[in-house]
Amino acid sequence: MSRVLVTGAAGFIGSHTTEQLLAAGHTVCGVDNFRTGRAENLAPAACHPRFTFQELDVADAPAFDTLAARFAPEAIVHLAALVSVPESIADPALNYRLNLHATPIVAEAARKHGARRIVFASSAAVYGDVAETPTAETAVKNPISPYGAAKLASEIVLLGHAGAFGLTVRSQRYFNVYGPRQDPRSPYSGVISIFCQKLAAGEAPVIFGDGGQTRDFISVHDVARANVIAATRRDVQSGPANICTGKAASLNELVAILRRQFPGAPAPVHGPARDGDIRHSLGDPGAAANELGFSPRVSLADGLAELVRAGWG
Ligand code: UD2
Repeated sequence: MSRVLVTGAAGFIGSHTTEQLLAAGHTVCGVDNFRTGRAENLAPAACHPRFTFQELDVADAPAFDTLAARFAPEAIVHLAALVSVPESIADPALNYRLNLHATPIVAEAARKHGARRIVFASSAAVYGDVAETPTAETAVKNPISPYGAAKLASEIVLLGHAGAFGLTVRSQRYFNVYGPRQDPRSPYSGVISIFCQKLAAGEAPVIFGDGGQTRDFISVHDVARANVIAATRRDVQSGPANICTGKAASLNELVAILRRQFPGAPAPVHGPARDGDIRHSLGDPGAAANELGFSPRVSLADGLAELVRAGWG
């Protein structure tokens, strides 16, 4: 069993990852600054005997170093981040502070205090608007946002520590993650949480553009399981992996599936296409299967049904 430090533990992906680590028998120290994370997300973990929590900002290097020295993790799962492409365009400086400046702080804490591996929340955004789909990890990286650039730069920072100091670094390139606890309240929220909130309120969801754009939607339960494997499987080597399903769904298909969960809900309306929107995003899940032994288990229909039952927020 491992000692795992999880940054962004009160967030959407962080809280699910924390719960799955605890359920698998590991000891977890969670960290969050509550910029977007919420204490209630940690309610199921809070009273677990193998869970501790500290409120801090990972970009505060002395505080993070002190915590890492005290907890002495074997692995750090670094999920604390600004999580939105449009928000990174609205505030590039904040994006670089949270999504890039914090990365060498985590890498240094791992090196100095004996952690053997780092799992990093990277993103499909490192690829930008790619020509080939499904996109493999070897595809050209052409980020088209400060968010994608910071994620790619962070991967490279971590590779330097892997090469020089023998750390194992797994960069998890998440595609479109959805599930319980994804906050629907911000304009930067994921489309599924926004659509659930609208449909539940009896309002029409707004599809930006013709709805023919496609995404590779993956359940947060699968994403958390991929994080647990990457953090704790001892035979895993350094490298990037798409965390995706390899299945594309259009926005029109997504709304059709969701409307079945909300009988009587209004039909969607179409608005202008969103600036900078990628048309098609679809990952090749092969590397995650080969290198991590990870394959997603939750279908989009099942994941959406579970999300609606859970109350999506
Ligand atoms: C997702 C990730 C982002 C990054 C990126 C990588 C989320 C929230 N964002 O961005 O972090 O990893 O993938 O490529 O998961 N849409 C509507 N109506 C709405 C809201 C959105 O039609 O009310 C459309 C939007 O124009 C886009 C699609 O839904 O075509 C998905 O949008 P998103 O913001 O959920 O995620 P995306 O793919 O921009």
